[in-house]
Amino acid sequence: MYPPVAIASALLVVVQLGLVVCDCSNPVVRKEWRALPNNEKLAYINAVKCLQLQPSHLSHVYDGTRCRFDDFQATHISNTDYIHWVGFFQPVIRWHRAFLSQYESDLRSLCGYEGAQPYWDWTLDVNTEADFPKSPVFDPVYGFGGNGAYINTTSWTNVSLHIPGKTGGGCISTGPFVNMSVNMGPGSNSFTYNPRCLTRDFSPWLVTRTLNASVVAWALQAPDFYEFDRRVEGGVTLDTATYHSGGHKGVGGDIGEISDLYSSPGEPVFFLHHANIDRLWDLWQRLDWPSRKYDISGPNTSFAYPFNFYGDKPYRNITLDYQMDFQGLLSTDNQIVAVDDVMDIQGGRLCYTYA
Ligand SMILES: *[C@@H]1O[C@H](CO)[C@@H](O)[C@H](O)[C@H]1NC(C)=O
Ligand SMILES: *[C@@H]1O[C@H](CO)[C@@H](O)[C@H](O)[C@H]1NC(C)=O
Ligand SMILES: *[C@@H]1O[C@H](CO)[C@@H](O)[C@H](O)[C@H]1NC(C)=O
Ligand SMILES: *[C@@H]1O[C@H](CO)[C@@H](O)[C@H](O)[C@H]1NC(C)=O
Ligand SMILES: *[C@@H]1O[C@H](CO)[C@@H](O)[C@H](O)[C@H]1NC(C)=O
Ligand SMILES: *[C@@H]1O[C@H](CO)[C@@H](O)[C@H](O)[C@H]1NC(C)=O
Ligand SMILES: [Cu+2]
Repeated sequence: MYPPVAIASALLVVVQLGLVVCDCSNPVVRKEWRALPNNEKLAYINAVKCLQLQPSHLSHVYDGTRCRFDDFQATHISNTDYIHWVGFFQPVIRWHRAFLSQYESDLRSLCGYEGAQPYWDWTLDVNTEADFPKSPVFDPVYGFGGNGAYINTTSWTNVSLHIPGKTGGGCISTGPFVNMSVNMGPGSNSFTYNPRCLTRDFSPWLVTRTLNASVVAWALQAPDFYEFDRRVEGGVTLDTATYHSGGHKGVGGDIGEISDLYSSPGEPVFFLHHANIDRLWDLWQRLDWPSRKYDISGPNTSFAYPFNFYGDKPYRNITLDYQMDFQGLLSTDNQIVAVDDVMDIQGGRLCYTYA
């Protein structure tokens, strides 16, 4: 028998490492933003601001990081070409699942946050175009602030995809992140320190078409993971965009930070959007847990079939033993996470649930 104190402190150590022993009897409960009481909203916001004041662990790898928050942006930039439109997107949702879990763990262990990572169920904010900017997520006090000022980009040639119905583009001017500094990006291989304001560029037009309840219901009807993943990631054009890109391009429009495929985690709302994507994957799995717990597939290379929008590429389908390398972001010695380790949010290294 081990003395209870030793067991308790051993447990504490593993929990701080973001790991959980096989047993997950007390999962943290991730809630929808508007379901949090105001004091819990403020606790989360303050923890994110605190993460923006903690030292970077990866400044020896990326020149542009100035704080722990930036480590997530840098790691995302570094991995973007490998984690989108590939079989482990869901691990993007799968990769993003482990990414988010580390973020949640840092808020708790580095910043004394006692809650869980909240999510944003955008279906509640898109009944009409006018509803969207009024989302509690964009509240100036108990949220992340609102849109940026309008910038007309119609004649700009450096915009990768012009978003219809865009209404912003400038720096946000309200809320707790009005003075935050986005330190890297935009675009690929952009690890140089490039401090700038946080920009948003809402497209209420796009969100009513990509983030509504029927889009979600259609994704959840997918018979297997392969099809589910296709429905969540969607295509690269506006008429094939679904809820993953709808959240990015609906908040970020043409030129807002979260629209940047690479540097989007510079936007704090990124983590609420991806938590909802993760929640929906878990929800889809639990509609038929025995057959979906281990259902995984999709190309090992981005933009290979069925995401071969730019032509065919050699690929193979990923499997449970496929390994994702987090390159120093994780607070564990081992930076390699197998897909198998993140299939169950209450097993392996994960221990949380969604309310
Ligand atoms: C944006 O600029 C274009 C010309 O470049 C103009 O045709 C259009 O009306 C402007 N849009 C708005 C909303 O001001
Ligand atoms: C894109 O082009 C516009 C207008 O030419 C310019 O104002 C803007 O700074 C450019 N943006 C980037 C990221 O290069
Ligand atoms: C942002 O900075 C300005 C100028 O320093 C300051 O007056 C304001 O209180 C700051 N706002 C927030 C939310 O930190
Ligand atoms: C939801 O989005 C789908 C796909 O864009 C669209 O066909 C449908 O009309 C939308 N539903 C509502 C109620 O807006
Ligand atoms: C994906 O699989 C293809 C075909 O087996 C292989 O050529 C390629 O190197 C793999 N890519 C990665 C990133 O593992
Ligand atoms: C990958 O899996 C899909 C769905 O099961 C299948 O259609 C496709 O042929 C597979 N690709 C390869 C290279 O095995
Ligand atoms: Cu994303």
